[in-house]
Amino acid sequence: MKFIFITLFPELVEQACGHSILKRAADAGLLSVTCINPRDFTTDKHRTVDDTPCGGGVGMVLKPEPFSAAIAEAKKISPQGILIAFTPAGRTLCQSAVEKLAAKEQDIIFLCGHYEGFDERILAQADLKISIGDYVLTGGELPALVIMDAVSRFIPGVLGKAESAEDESFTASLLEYPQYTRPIDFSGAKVPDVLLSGNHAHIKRWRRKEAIRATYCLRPDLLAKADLLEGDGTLFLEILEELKGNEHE
Ligand code: 4G4
Repeated sequence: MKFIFITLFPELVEQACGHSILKRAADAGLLSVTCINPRDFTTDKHRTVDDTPCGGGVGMVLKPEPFSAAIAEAKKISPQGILIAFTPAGRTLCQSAVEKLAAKEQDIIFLCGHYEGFDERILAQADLKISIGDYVLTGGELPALVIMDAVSRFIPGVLGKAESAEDESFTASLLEYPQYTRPIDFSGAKVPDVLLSGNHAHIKRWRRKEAIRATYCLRPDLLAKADLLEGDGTLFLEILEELKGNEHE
Protein backbone atom coordinates (compact mmCIF):
# COMPACT_ATOMS: atom_id res chain seq x y z
CA MET A 1 0.00 0.00 0.00
CA LYS A 2 1.29 3.47 -0.88
CA PHE A 3 0.80 6.24 1.67
CA ILE A 4 1.32 9.68 0.16
CA PHE A 5 1.43 12.66 2.51
CA ILE A 6 0.80 16.14 1.18
CA THR A 7 2.51 18.06 3.95
CA LEU A 8 4.46 21.24 4.65
CA PHE A 9 6.43 19.23 7.25
CA PRO A 10 7.81 16.11 5.51
CA GLU A 11 10.51 15.63 8.17
CA LEU A 12 7.83 15.12 10.81
CA VAL A 13 6.19 12.36 8.74
CA GLU A 14 9.46 10.67 7.73
CA GLN A 15 10.67 10.65 11.34
CA ALA A 16 7.45 9.12 12.59
CA CYS A 17 7.51 6.29 10.02
CA GLY A 18 11.15 5.41 10.63
CA HIS A 19 10.73 3.15 13.65
CA SER A 20 9.54 -0.23 14.82
CA ILE A 21 6.81 -2.07 12.91
CA LEU A 22 6.16 0.60 10.27
CA LYS A 23 9.84 0.82 9.38
CA ARG A 24 10.13 -2.96 9.17
CA ALA A 25 7.05 -3.05 6.90
CA ALA A 26 8.45 -0.31 4.65
CA ASP A 27 11.85 -2.06 4.47
CA ALA A 28 10.05 -5.28 3.51
CA GLY A 29 8.18 -3.47 0.69
CA LEU A 30 4.75 -4.05 2.29
CA LEU A 31 4.06 -0.31 2.33
CA SER A 32 5.72 2.88 1.13
CA VAL A 33 5.69 6.44 2.44
CA THR A 34 6.06 9.40 0.07
CA CYS A 35 5.90 13.07 1.04
CA ILE A 36 4.92 15.84 -1.32
CA ASN A 37 5.54 19.38 -0.09
CA PRO A 38 3.15 22.00 -1.49
CA ARG A 39 5.87 24.58 -0.89
CA ASP A 40 7.83 22.97 -3.74
CA PHE A 41 4.98 23.98 -6.08
CA THR A 42 5.02 27.69 -5.24
CA THR A 43 6.25 30.11 -7.88
CA ASP A 44 6.94 33.29 -5.87
CA LYS A 45 10.23 34.34 -4.30
CA HIS A 46 9.04 33.72 -0.74
CA ARG A 47 7.48 30.31 -1.52
CA THR A 48 4.21 31.44 0.01
CA VAL A 49 1.66 28.76 0.94
CA ASP A 50 -0.85 30.84 2.91
CA ASP A 51 -2.70 34.12 2.70
CA THR A 52 -5.15 36.21 4.71
CA PRO A 53 -8.81 35.16 4.72
CA CYS A 54 -11.12 36.75 2.15
CA GLY A 55 -13.64 38.81 4.05
CA GLY A 56 -11.14 39.60 6.77
CA GLY A 57 -10.52 38.04 10.16
CA VAL A 58 -7.56 36.65 12.07
CA GLY A 59 -5.17 33.90 10.99
CA MET A 60 -4.23 32.54 7.60
CA VAL A 61 -5.75 30.23 5.00
CA LEU A 62 -3.76 27.75 2.90
CA LYS A 63 -3.61 28.88 -0.73
CA PRO A 64 -5.29 26.61 -3.27
CA GLU A 65 -2.62 26.61 -6.04
CA PRO A 66 0.28 24.88 -4.28
CA PHE A 67 -2.05 22.32 -2.69
CA SER A 68 -3.82 21.66 -5.98
CA ALA A 69 -0.46 21.11 -7.70
CA ALA A 70 0.63 18.78 -4.88
CA ILE A 71 -2.60 16.77 -5.24
CA ALA A 72 -1.98 16.46 -9.01
CA GLU A 73 1.54 15.20 -8.29
CA ALA A 74 0.18 12.65 -5.79
CA LYS A 75 -2.37 11.41 -8.35
CA LYS A 76 0.49 10.85 -10.81
CA ILE A 77 2.06 8.48 -8.29
CA SER A 78 -1.28 6.87 -7.46
CA PRO A 79 -4.17 7.65 -9.85
CA GLN A 80 -6.54 5.41 -7.89
CA GLY A 81 -5.48 6.60 -4.40
CA ILE A 82 -8.26 7.88 -2.13
CA LEU A 83 -7.73 11.50 -1.04
CA ILE A 84 -8.36 12.00 2.68
CA ALA A 85 -8.36 15.43 4.33
CA PHE A 86 -8.15 15.88 8.09
CA THR A 87 -10.26 18.49 9.64
CA PRO A 88 -11.95 18.81 13.02
CA ALA A 89 -15.19 19.01 10.97
CA GLY A 90 -14.71 15.53 9.45
CA ARG A 91 -16.38 12.25 10.38
CA THR A 92 -14.90 10.75 13.52
CA LEU A 93 -12.58 7.82 12.85
CA CYS A 94 -13.42 4.39 14.30
CA GLN A 95 -11.95 0.89 13.97
CA SER A 96 -14.58 -0.28 11.45
CA ALA A 97 -13.73 2.70 9.19
CA VAL A 98 -10.04 1.75 9.47
CA GLU A 99 -10.80 -1.84 8.47
CA LYS A 100 -12.88 -0.65 5.52
CA LEU A 101 -10.02 1.56 4.27
CA ALA A 102 -7.57 -1.33 4.62
CA ALA A 103 -9.87 -3.72 2.72
CA LYS A 104 -11.05 -1.40 -0.06
CA GLU A 105 -8.28 1.06 -0.86
CA GLN A 106 -5.12 0.44 -2.81
CA ASP A 107 -3.33 3.64 -1.75
CA ILE A 108 -4.12 6.61 0.48
CA ILE A 109 -3.24 10.25 -0.16
CA PHE A 110 -3.34 12.36 3.02
CA LEU A 111 -3.99 16.06 2.80
CA CYS A 112 -2.50 17.64 5.91
CA GLY A 113 -3.58 21.18 6.75
CA HIS A 114 -2.22 23.83 9.07
CA TYR A 115 -2.90 27.29 10.44
CA GLU A 116 -6.58 28.12 10.05
CA GLY A 117 -7.13 25.35 7.54
CA PHE A 118 -7.68 24.86 3.82
CA ASP A 119 -9.31 27.02 1.22
CA GLU A 120 -12.75 25.42 0.76
CA ARG A 121 -12.01 24.72 -2.93
CA ILE A 122 -9.17 22.37 -1.88
CA LEU A 123 -11.28 20.67 0.76
CA ALA A 124 -13.92 20.05 -1.93
CA GLN A 125 -11.41 17.83 -3.80
CA ALA A 126 -11.13 15.37 -0.90
CA ASP A 127 -12.90 12.01 -1.22
CA LEU A 128 -13.18 11.76 2.56
CA LYS A 129 -13.02 14.23 5.43
CA ILE A 130 -11.97 12.63 8.68
CA SER A 131 -11.46 13.80 12.25
CA ILE A 132 -9.62 11.62 14.77
CA GLY A 133 -11.59 13.04 17.70
CA ASP A 134 -13.13 16.16 19.16
CA TYR A 135 -10.05 18.28 19.78
CA VAL A 136 -8.02 20.75 17.75
CA LEU A 137 -4.41 20.12 16.68
CA THR A 138 -1.87 22.39 15.03
CA GLY A 139 -1.78 20.24 11.89
CA GLY A 140 -3.16 17.24 10.05
CA GLU A 141 0.10 15.23 10.12
CA LEU A 142 -0.59 13.47 13.41
CA PRO A 143 -4.11 12.42 12.36
CA ALA A 144 -2.68 11.14 9.04
CA LEU A 145 -0.04 9.13 10.89
CA VAL A 146 -2.73 7.74 13.20
CA ILE A 147 -4.69 6.42 10.19
CA MET A 148 -1.61 5.07 8.46
CA ASP A 149 -0.63 3.22 11.64
CA ALA A 150 -4.13 1.79 12.19
CA VAL A 151 -4.55 0.75 8.52
CA SER A 152 -1.06 -0.76 8.29
CA ARG A 153 -1.91 -3.33 10.96
CA PHE A 154 -4.31 -4.90 8.44
CA ILE A 155 -1.78 -5.18 5.59
CA PRO A 156 -0.85 -8.87 5.34
CA GLY A 157 2.62 -9.47 6.79
CA VAL A 158 2.93 -6.20 8.71
CA LEU A 159 2.14 -7.80 12.06
CA GLY A 160 3.77 -11.07 13.06
CA LYS A 161 1.52 -14.12 13.42
CA ALA A 162 1.60 -13.85 17.21
CA GLU A 163 0.44 -10.23 17.25
CA SER A 164 -2.19 -10.49 14.55
CA ALA A 165 -5.95 -10.40 14.33
CA GLU A 166 -6.96 -13.88 15.52
CA ASP A 167 -7.37 -13.31 19.26
CA GLU A 168 -8.70 -9.84 18.49
CA SER A 169 -11.63 -11.08 16.43
CA PHE A 170 -12.55 -13.32 19.37
CA THR A 171 -12.76 -10.29 21.62
CA ALA A 172 -14.23 -8.02 18.91
CA SER A 173 -15.54 -4.78 20.41
CA LEU A 174 -14.43 -5.72 23.92
CA LEU A 175 -11.54 -4.13 25.79
CA GLU A 176 -8.48 -6.32 26.31
CA TYR A 177 -8.13 -8.58 29.34
CA PRO A 178 -5.26 -7.72 31.74
CA GLN A 179 -1.86 -9.16 30.82
CA TYR A 180 1.02 -10.17 33.09
CA THR A 181 4.58 -11.38 32.75
CA ARG A 182 7.32 -12.27 35.26
CA PRO A 183 8.06 -11.62 38.09
CA ILE A 184 5.11 -13.49 39.66
CA ASP A 185 5.38 -11.25 42.73
CA PHE A 186 6.13 -7.61 41.89
CA SER A 187 6.57 -5.70 45.17
CA GLY A 188 3.66 -7.66 46.66
CA ALA A 189 1.38 -7.35 43.62
CA LYS A 190 0.84 -10.92 42.40
CA VAL A 191 -0.07 -12.46 39.05
CA PRO A 192 -3.55 -14.08 39.35
CA ASP A 193 -3.23 -17.81 40.29
CA VAL A 194 -5.36 -19.00 37.38
CA LEU A 195 -2.73 -17.78 34.87
CA LEU A 196 -0.14 -20.00 36.57
CA SER A 197 -2.46 -23.04 36.78
CA GLY A 198 -1.66 -24.43 33.32
CA ASN A 199 -5.40 -25.09 32.85
CA HIS A 200 -6.11 -23.58 29.45
CA ALA A 201 -9.91 -23.81 29.70
CA HIS A 202 -9.82 -21.91 33.01
CA ILE A 203 -7.41 -19.32 31.60
CA LYS A 204 -9.59 -18.78 28.53
CA ARG A 205 -12.69 -18.34 30.71
CA TRP A 206 -10.89 -15.93 33.07
CA ARG A 207 -9.64 -13.80 30.16
CA ARG A 208 -13.08 -13.61 28.57
CA LYS A 209 -14.61 -12.64 31.92
CA GLU A 210 -12.01 -9.93 32.57
CA ALA A 211 -12.50 -8.52 29.05
CA ILE A 212 -16.23 -8.26 29.74
CA ARG A 213 -15.57 -6.77 33.20
CA ALA A 214 -13.18 -4.12 31.84
CA THR A 215 -15.63 -3.20 29.08
CA TYR A 216 -18.60 -3.01 31.47
CA CYS A 217 -16.70 -0.91 34.03
CA LEU A 218 -14.74 1.39 31.69
CA ARG A 219 -16.60 1.53 28.34
CA PRO A 220 -20.18 0.28 28.84
CA ASP A 221 -21.12 1.97 25.54
CA LEU A 222 -19.04 -0.67 23.67
CA LEU A 223 -21.04 -3.57 25.14
CA ALA A 224 -24.06 -2.67 23.04
CA LYS A 225 -22.01 -3.34 19.86
CA ALA A 226 -19.98 -6.29 21.17
CA ASP A 227 -20.21 -9.75 19.58
CA LEU A 228 -21.25 -11.69 22.66
CA LEU A 229 -20.95 -15.45 22.78
CA GLU A 230 -22.78 -18.29 24.47
CA GLY A 231 -21.64 -18.38 28.09
CA ASP A 232 -21.02 -14.63 28.29
CA GLY A 233 -24.31 -14.18 30.17
CA THR A 234 -23.08 -16.40 33.00
CA LEU A 235 -19.78 -14.51 33.15
CA PHE A 236 -21.65 -11.22 33.20
CA LEU A 237 -23.90 -12.34 36.08
CA GLU A 238 -20.79 -13.42 38.04
CA ILE A 239 -19.24 -9.99 37.44
CA LEU A 240 -22.39 -8.19 38.63
CA GLU A 241 -22.46 -10.35 41.80
CA GLU A 242 -18.78 -9.61 42.46
CA LEU A 243 -19.28 -5.87 41.93
CA LYS A 244 -22.26 -5.95 44.31
CA GLY A 245 -20.10 -7.78 46.86
CA ASN A 246 -17.39 -5.10 46.59
CA GLU A 247 -19.93 -2.34 47.34
CA HIS A 248 -20.22 -3.59 50.95
CA GLU A 249 -16.47 -3.49 51.57
C1 4G4 B 1 -7.90 21.55 8.60
C2 4G4 B 1 -8.60 22.66 9.04
C3 4G4 B 1 -7.56 17.45 12.38
C4 4G4 B 1 -6.85 21.04 9.38
C5 4G4 B 1 -8.24 23.26 10.23
C6 4G4 B 1 -6.79 18.53 12.00
C7 4G4 B 1 -7.68 18.33 14.58
C8 4G4 B 1 -8.00 17.35 13.70
C9 4G4 B 1 -6.49 21.64 10.57
C10 4G4 B 1 -7.20 22.77 11.00
C11 4G4 B 1 -6.53 19.52 12.96
C12 4G4 B 1 -8.81 16.16 14.13
C13 4G4 B 1 -5.64 24.11 12.32
C14 4G4 B 1 -7.89 23.63 13.17
C15 4G4 B 1 -5.36 21.06 11.36
N1 4G4 B 1 -6.97 19.38 14.21
N2 4G4 B 1 -9.52 16.25 15.24
N3 4G4 B 1 -5.78 20.64 12.67
N4 4G4 B 1 -6.87 23.42 12.19
O1 4G4 B 1 -8.79 15.16 13.47
